[in-house]
Amino acid sequence: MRRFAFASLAFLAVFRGAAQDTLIQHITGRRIESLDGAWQYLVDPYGTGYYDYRHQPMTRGGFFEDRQPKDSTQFVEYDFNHAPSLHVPGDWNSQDPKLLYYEGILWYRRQFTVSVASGHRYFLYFGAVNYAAHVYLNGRPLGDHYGGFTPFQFEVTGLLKPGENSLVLMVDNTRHQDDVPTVNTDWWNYGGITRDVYLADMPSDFIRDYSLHLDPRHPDRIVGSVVAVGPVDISIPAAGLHWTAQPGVPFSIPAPGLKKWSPGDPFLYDVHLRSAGDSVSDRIGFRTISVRGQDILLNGKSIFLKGICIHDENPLIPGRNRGEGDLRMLLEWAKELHCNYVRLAHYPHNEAMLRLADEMGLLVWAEIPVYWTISFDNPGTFAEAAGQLTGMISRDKNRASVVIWSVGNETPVTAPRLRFMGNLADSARALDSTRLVTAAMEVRTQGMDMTVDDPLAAKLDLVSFNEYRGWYSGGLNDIEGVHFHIANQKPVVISEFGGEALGGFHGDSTTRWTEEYQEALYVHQLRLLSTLEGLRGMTPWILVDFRSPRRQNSVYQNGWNRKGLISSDGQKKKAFFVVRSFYDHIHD
Ligand code: GCB
Repeated sequence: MRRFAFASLAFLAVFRGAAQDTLIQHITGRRIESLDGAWQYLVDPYGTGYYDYRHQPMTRGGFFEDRQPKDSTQFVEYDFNHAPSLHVPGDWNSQDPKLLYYEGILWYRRQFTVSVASGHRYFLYFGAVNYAAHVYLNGRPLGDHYGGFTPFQFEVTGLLKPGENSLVLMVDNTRHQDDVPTVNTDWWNYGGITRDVYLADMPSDFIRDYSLHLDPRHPDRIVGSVVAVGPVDISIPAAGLHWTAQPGVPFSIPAPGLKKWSPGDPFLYDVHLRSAGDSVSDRIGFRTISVRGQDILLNGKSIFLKGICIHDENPLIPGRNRGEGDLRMLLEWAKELHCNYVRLAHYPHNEAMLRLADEMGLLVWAEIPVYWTISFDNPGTFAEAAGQLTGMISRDKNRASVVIWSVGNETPVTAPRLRFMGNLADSARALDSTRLVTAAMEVRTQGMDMTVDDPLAAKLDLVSFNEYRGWYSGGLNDIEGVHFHIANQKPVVISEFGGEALGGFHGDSTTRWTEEYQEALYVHQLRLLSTLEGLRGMTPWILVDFRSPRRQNSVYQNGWNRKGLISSDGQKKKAFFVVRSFYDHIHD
């Protein structure tokens, strides 16, 4: 009941928020002060700092007040000043051994000073907090946010104090059936303020949002729009382009001869936007993506997507990626695998990841955590999923690297699910008509027949599915000889296949968990998949081993999913080289 109420509130917050409080585009291109670093924390498994003894939320007396006793006669039963600290950005599980499996409420407190300029507007911007965030500034509630992977912001103009300010977050990563994702996932439920926190100092009238891309039907034109108070001058000096956009009025301007962005030549233009009181610059690539029959066209030319799946996790921490170095390491590994494409599974990754992909020339499949068996018949759950989709598209719409929006992964076919997923696919298209929309679907297996006939495919641009032949179903000798039955004539992009190997464990290729078994599985799988009509890409599962509490084989797994082509200590397994050589032999 409580969750349903939460979810309904989230629905209001999402849609009211979207209309009135559009996310600031390109936050790192603005005047920002980073609030990253050491934050004091209190672990609060009973919610003592939030609920009174009747378990009702408190309006006064909670930890959010961040009180200090004025003298030794005063009674205050919590103390941020002498509490230990956690690094932000970062999950809590990997920073304190006591918190490894902790799921529940944890309070964060950061003090900061700021010199407030009159006429300016101030926003607190959070890159991501998993899962629920209740935010307080100087004891006063700013609002709540639900969903662990998308950014959110609060305007705090007039709420900042001249001296020290206290920013307190109650973060709760308890899993709930009605959330997105739900209680059951094959990844670690890392809690905390996992991405950067900024205080943005904005002029009174500022350029809040902008969108620029090539017109898919007329690729010699740039189309887009701005969200601002007055007209915005836009210039792209290297292309000799300059025009004025009116807020809320879509523009379409001729841009012949633009150099196109592609993995082979990831060219980014400096784009400057200037209004009466504000300016912001970005680096934007221009390209088109489309399908024709069973082909995928990048800038009108056929392309094969040589990819790999990636989680937002650094195995060497191990924990959520904490900065650009971690993100770059993962994308460099993908480049070493000779990829031109990555699937950022299973939820929106850091904005910096998409910017790096732009820079390094990697196409991206971006996804929301609609995963397995979420509550497809709950309107509140749909609202959360739709809110996360909106947040992701709104944040990353100017990234040339992103070519595919995925609305979910392996969701079993039922009528409510078909409605839910179909509506999400429609929403993705309504929000962005310039990219492909898909989802990772399931296959039905019977003997040597594997069938992909999910009716959702009718709404998608690609046929994408996960299959684990040779690992979960059958052994190595049951891979080749499989007959696929694919209902839709669309480009086929395999979203997952693979098997596990413990890095450094060797034996013969019939022995499970050896690098040799995984290597042989890839040899057979790649032979099988090569026979598929309309195959235009793939993302094996997965670049690197990752932590998952579901994986409890105490010899080989110990809480890790070992399907990585790279082991948890950063060593390439034998299968890595099978995939690389396969990619080397593909010509578009
Ligand atoms: C899947 C899921 C992925 C899992 C993977 C596995 O189908 O999409 O999240 O981690 O299988 O290893 O079983």
